[in-house]
Amino acid sequence: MAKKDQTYKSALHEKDGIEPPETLNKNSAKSIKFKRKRQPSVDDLVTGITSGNITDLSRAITLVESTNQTHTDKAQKIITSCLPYANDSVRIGITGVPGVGKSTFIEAFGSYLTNIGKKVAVLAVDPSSTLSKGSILGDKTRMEDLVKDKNAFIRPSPSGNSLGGVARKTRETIILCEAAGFDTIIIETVGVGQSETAVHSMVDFFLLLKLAGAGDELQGIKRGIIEMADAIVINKADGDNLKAAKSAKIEFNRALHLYPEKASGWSPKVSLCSALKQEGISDVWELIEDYLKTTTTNHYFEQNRNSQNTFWLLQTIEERLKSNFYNSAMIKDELQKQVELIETGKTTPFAAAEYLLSL
Ligand SMILES: Nc1nc2c(ncn2[C@@H]2O[C@H](COP(=O)(O)OP(=O)(O)OP(=O)(O)O)[C@@H](O)[C@H]2O)c(=O)[nH]1
Ligand SMILES: [Mg+2]
Repeated sequence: MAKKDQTYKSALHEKDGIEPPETLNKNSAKSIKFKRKRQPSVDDLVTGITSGNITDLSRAITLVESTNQTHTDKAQKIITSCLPYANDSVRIGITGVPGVGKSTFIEAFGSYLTNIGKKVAVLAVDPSSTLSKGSILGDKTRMEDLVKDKNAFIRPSPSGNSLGGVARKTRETIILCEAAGFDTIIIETVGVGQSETAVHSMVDFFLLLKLAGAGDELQGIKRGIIEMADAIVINKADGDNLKAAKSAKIEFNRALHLYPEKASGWSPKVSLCSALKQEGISDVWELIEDYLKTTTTNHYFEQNRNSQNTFWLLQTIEERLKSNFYNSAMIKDELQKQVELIETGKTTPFAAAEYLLSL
């Protein structure tokens, strides 16, 4: 009796359920399966995307993000067909440490942009998001208005364990978004680690969000990030923070003068904003417009996109070569043997490498 009670208390206990009624056609499940809507073809999706259909855009991005070879082959065909419709956009990278206000800023900035008639896509590069399923997704509450805005499209970071893989997917997604008519692409990344370098190499304008510190504004920022930034925007310039933000602006401006001139011919600017109060948002856009004017006039904009393409070409080749090499069963086998030979002093690492590469 006691045992029986125990079984009933178990959270794992499942009731047997009820038998389906006799009248139910046993083949119905099968026929439902046959009636499932056929998958849209490459042409269907391209037509959908280029006419601005968001469902088709999302479907194509899912193909890009898939690890299934058939899906990625299909994705490549879609991207190729979309290319003639792509490129006509401004790509803006936004980085900053956790809590600086990236999501709040993107909500305010994105809404400002759609209000002045832009179509905004928000993507993310966040290789650490494999576990959290993408920071933007969890953030959608911080982007309440933008999520509902029909001129905005928000897509969380693709999952993946290599930054290269995640970045490639984001680059391909940019092309699809552009083909769908999005003229402003915002790419967010948390400013910790290598991801900001990857984002920098896929955008036209790189924005660093900062907080005013207590007199030590320049501490804790990696020199490399400052060098990449086209603008430093000091967020949370409101309330008690405003004074500190103003002095941080002076300090950053002074510091930026110490850096060598950029190939773009643009000198990075410092600006203040309150994403929460939606203040200083239009200044950021004006700054970007100025940048675009400068870099289209001196042709840097176009040159930069070309060199980014070359960079990604080489990067892709490198990744593919590496994965083809290490995934080959023969290499796995031979590599192990060579490691043993090195350990017993029968060969050197260099001779072993030569041998493995010649296979
Ligand atoms: N006072 C003030 N608070 C702000 C401002 N912008 C953002 N915050 C607050 O700062 C906190 C963090 O903002 P988020 O937008 O989530 O920051 P985030 O950079 O996206 O953070 P992660 O997603 O964790 O990287 C929230 O509580 C915001 O309400 C601002 O301009 N002023
Ligand atoms: Mg966020």
